[in-house]
Amino acid sequence: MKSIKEYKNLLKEVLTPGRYEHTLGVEYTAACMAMRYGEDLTRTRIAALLHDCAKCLPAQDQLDQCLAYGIPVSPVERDNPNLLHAKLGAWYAREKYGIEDQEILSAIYYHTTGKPGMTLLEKIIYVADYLEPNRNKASNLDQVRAELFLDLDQCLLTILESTVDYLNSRSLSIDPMTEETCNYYRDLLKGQKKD
Ligand code: DGI
Ligand code: FE
Ligand code: FE
Repeated sequence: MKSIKEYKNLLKEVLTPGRYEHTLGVEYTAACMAMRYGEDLTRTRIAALLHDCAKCLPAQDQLDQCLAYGIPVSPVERDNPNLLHAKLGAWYAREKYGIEDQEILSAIYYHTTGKPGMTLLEKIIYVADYLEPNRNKASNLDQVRAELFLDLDQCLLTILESTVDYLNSRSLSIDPMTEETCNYYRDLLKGQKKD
């Protein structure tokens, strides 16, 4: 594993300026979340820095590379190429950036869809990606930012539900993993409220 500074220098070369700014936003937001919720700071920052490392490749290249490297591509992923950079990014993280920490690799792999039963690091990267300070499009950013340091699972669920609503409103197909994750955290939080 290289130093934070080395990863930043490498990523600056492969990301557009806007995507690099977003990456730094995810890094410092995730770092604050790691302080609040008790995750290792270095692995959090490295996962954040690398999470979109494959994002700036043309969609066709992402698809071709996934097929070439034996990364399974589902029909939904084939039709919605903005899903592929997460899995390809995890492959890059291991093969090109020398990451062996499975938790970092998994946080990158699942950062777009989430997954049921996420680890703390997976939640941090998923959430920080959505609400880092450079983000300004989603309508509920004030709400999720207010929840961020109060209740991580509630914040996660709010983001998942808005993402599903957004995809439905645009008639985009929902990845089965996005849907399963949303249902899982909806049921989990409902169960907790009954107790
Ligand atoms: O890469 P970022 O832009 O930083 O963020 P991201 O990796 O969360 O990707 C966001 C995009 O992914 C956004 O345009 C919505 C899309 N997305 C997330 N889940 C799904 C999805 N798109 C489809 N079609 N289906 C999904 O389930
Ligand atoms: Fe992404
Ligand atoms: Fe991102």
